[in-house]
Amino acid sequence: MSDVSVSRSCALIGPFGVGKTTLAEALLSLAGAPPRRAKGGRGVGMQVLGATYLGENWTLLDCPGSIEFFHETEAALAVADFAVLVSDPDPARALATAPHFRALAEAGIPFLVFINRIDGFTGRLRDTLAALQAQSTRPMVLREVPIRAGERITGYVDVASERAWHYRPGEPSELITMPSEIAPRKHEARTSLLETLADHDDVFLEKLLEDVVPSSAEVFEQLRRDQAAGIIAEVLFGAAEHRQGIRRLWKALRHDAPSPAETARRHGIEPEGEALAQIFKTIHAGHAGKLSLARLFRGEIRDGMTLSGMRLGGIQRAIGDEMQKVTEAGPGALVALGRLESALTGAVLSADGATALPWPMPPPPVHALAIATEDRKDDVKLSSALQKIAEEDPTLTVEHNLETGETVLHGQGEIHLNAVLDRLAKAYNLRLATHRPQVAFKETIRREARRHARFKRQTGGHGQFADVTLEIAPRGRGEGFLFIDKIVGGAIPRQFIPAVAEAAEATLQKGIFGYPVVDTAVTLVDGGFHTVDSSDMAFKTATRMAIQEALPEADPVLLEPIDHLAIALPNDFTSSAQRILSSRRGRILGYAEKPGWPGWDEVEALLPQAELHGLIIELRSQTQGLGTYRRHFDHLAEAPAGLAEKFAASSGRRENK
Ligand SMILES: Nc1nc2c(ncn2[C@@H]2O[C@H](COP(=O)(O)OP(=O)(O)O)[C@@H](O)[C@H]2O)c(=O)[nH]1
Ligand SMILES: [Mg+2]
Repeated sequence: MSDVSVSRSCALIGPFGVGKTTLAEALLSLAGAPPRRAKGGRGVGMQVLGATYLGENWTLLDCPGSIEFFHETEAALAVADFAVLVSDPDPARALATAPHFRALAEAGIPFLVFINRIDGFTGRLRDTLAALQAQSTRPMVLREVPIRAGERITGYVDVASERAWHYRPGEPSELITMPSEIAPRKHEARTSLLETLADHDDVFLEKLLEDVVPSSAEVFEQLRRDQAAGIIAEVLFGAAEHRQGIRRLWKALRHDAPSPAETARRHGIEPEGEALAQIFKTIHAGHAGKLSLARLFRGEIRDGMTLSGMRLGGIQRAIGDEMQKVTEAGPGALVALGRLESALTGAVLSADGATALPWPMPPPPVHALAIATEDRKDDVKLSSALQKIAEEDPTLTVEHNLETGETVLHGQGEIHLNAVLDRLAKAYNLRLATHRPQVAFKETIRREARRHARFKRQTGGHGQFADVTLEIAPRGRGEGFLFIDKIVGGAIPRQFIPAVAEAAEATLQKGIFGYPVVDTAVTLVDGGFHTVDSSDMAFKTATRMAIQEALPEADPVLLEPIDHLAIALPNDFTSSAQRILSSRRGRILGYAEKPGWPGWDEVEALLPQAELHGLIIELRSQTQGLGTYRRHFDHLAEAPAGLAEKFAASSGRRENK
């Protein structure tokens, strides 16, 4: 199969459960694509679907709705020509679209809004529109006015063409004469549409002011121009489940979505020239090996061609929900490229290999889980599997914590990390135990203590001897370890002093609670030696004895790491965030409006790391799933007495790594 014709792509985005996947199926089925085979069971990422509608090639990117996979939406918006934001008609649920509208604005991509599930909706679409408009700065215009029988929506008037349609189950809508009772509502919607168009075009405005009625062709043309340029967003409605409003949506895509050349220009790419593509997703597909999904911003690609120093072997395109081999592809195509071993998501493929394009940063991790193989023989397999999964999924980070000795997965939430574990189990056959990550506690001392220790052993021939007097003293937070040598007059020969310093530091790696002792000075005050029996080993042993005896007398205390958190959430929920933080020993530093996020606050707080686990779950449950945070380590603080006792009790079992 060969296909170098132009094609366009559209991302279907929106909150979980609004009907994106159903809508993708409805669009595909109207375009006569083969029915989907693997319903549901295709993993959690975006689905790439191919369709040909009225002779034009389209790729639809059905994005996951869960906030935990939101980066897939950002990736789709970075490469698609156009987006459809799918929303529920209930105005109370409009808040859930806030992250999606923000991502659309950040990507600068033209989009329209499809209000789905109108079959069960009896409210006013104007209220839905107002609630959605509150989430976005892009002016939205109602393109359709509902026709109702009683409370139910049975059809619509297209405000641009001024024609009325009646829904028919399982069949295309029927063109009907305009119901007379709809005239005032239609007039109102049309006026508002024309006014919005006039806001962005002086010629159009002049006509309106002079009471010249613009022709349908003029309205369509202006609408297309503003819509394709991303100046306005049309609002359509329908019911994907009942195939209502799908043809109208296809037509809007066909007429109003920008061309690949317009998309290239939007990205600052000259549309004429050699092939230029960007990888938007990486998949390790078992036997098929690595697949790089890429968008062709301009030019054509062919099997066997070299881009960025890599040979293209095996180009595939989505036909329905199947990937099929093609020998070439043209501008705007979304293709899967086989075995580009060194190419990462976000990379640009070009003839010179020197072009770069911006790529959205993955969101910071908000949930962590420690994992361990049940069979240690699987450790190597685990690390290679994790490397592949992390390459596919930039929102996952794998940490090998040197202090706790744990392998910790950091991701976007429970659903996300469960999906990773599921993948490890099913695709890599790994049996894993999981637990809450340990906190990297430290300890320190609060007063000075001095100890003398003598190590003496007489065994047959050569004996061992060392004598030290050491003082341990607290230092300021963050000042670290310091060794001070106060030996005078050769009480200990110089050559043994480094051994004392080394042993002092090593012994402090495990204090009385079992954690590293930090911010401590050790002073070697005095000592003694034996000309034959003294050795580095003997001095190390004596040093260890002295420090271990001095520590309990130096008023030791457990230190816990405290993080700085910046929590972003709709300001209706600011007080619940404050409650959550207080219940977790958090200290609120302040809150303010989040710049550039209308209606959102940012709460800054200090929170002990020991209280972090599960925070995102609680936060989301209190904020309609929208709250999120960034964190970074801030400082170590003395842990409250209860915590010290709890961890002191278990310190005996803690191995020093
Ligand atoms: N009543 C009604 N239900 C719908 C409609 N579209 C989708 N659904 C149902 O809503 C649920 C979620 O749909 P889905 O397409 O998986 O949502 P997604 O999470 O946005 O992909 C499914 O049970 C669909 O059958 C619609 O137009 N009307
Ligand atoms: Mg879906």
